[in-house]
Amino acid sequence: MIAPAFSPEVAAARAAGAPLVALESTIITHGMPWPQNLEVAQQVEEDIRKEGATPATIAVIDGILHIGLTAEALETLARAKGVAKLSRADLAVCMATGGTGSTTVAATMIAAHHAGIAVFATGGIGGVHQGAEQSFDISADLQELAQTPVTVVAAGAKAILDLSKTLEVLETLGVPVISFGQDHFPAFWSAKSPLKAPLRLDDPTLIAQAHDMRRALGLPGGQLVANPIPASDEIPAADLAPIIARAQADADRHRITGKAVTPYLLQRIFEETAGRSLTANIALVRNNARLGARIAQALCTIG
Ligand code: PSU
Ligand code: MN
Repeated sequence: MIAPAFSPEVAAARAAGAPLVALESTIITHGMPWPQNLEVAQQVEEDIRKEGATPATIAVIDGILHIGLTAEALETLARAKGVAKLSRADLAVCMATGGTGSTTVAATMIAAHHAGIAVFATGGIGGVHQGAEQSFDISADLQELAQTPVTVVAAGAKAILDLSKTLEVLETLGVPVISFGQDHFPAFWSAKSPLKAPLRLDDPTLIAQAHDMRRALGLPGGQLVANPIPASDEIPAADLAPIIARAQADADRHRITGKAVTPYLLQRIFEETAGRSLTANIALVRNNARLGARIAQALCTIG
């Protein structure tokens, strides 16, 4: 297998057997606008350090798979325009051709597992899109959760997706969906969706033990930890519903397809909420990073 390039900070943590938390980079290049994308990327890394773990932001730069980015590399990526969005299907081609790309949840899981990192924190995962019965648009993130043993901490999935179909597909694929500290599945900007999550755990140590138990049983695949946005930062679902509906209608009208769909919808929602969605998005990513660090630490203690 190709040896990835570890940042000095990540290399030191690996040598010391210290807890690591992987971070994706599509949220930086396609999920948030400049300059907040860089501020958030830096802040999230700092949140993980404060909890006693080491952040490892993942991206492909000039064909090299980077596990951990230096401050300069992070800024270059955040400023870059037209960066490729890499999922499972694109990762190897990008590396073979010397390209540069940011990693989605699926590609970040592959890279994290390759580098021996068991925990990954992000904002929201991709899922089953509204109208998927026509478009067949189901994110590769769901298949990845079924086959790559990484615990992913996210605030559920955005209401741009069909949440109940997303939960159904995860159940079919045998992916544990564990709500943290509440019964309901979170809805990204809102702490609760109307749907109950299939599983609930209230303690990061139990989440780490469940991860370890899957490994002991030889089960492939990871876990989805659905961590609700803190109540003080949430946006009521009713405020967002008409905005999401308009964004979806625009995407359909402009015939946006494939991997362009999610970035298009996110961009439209940021514009239409005049930054309100971004403030909530930042709060929930930071909240997920902190929980990810606590799970990574617990896993280190067990293993
Ligand atoms: N959801 C968000 N913000 C994001 C993404 C999803 O709230 O930035 C990104 C993640 O990288 C995720 C990807 O893995 O979009 C899913 O894209 P697609 O639907 O094309 O699989
Ligand atoms: Mn898609």
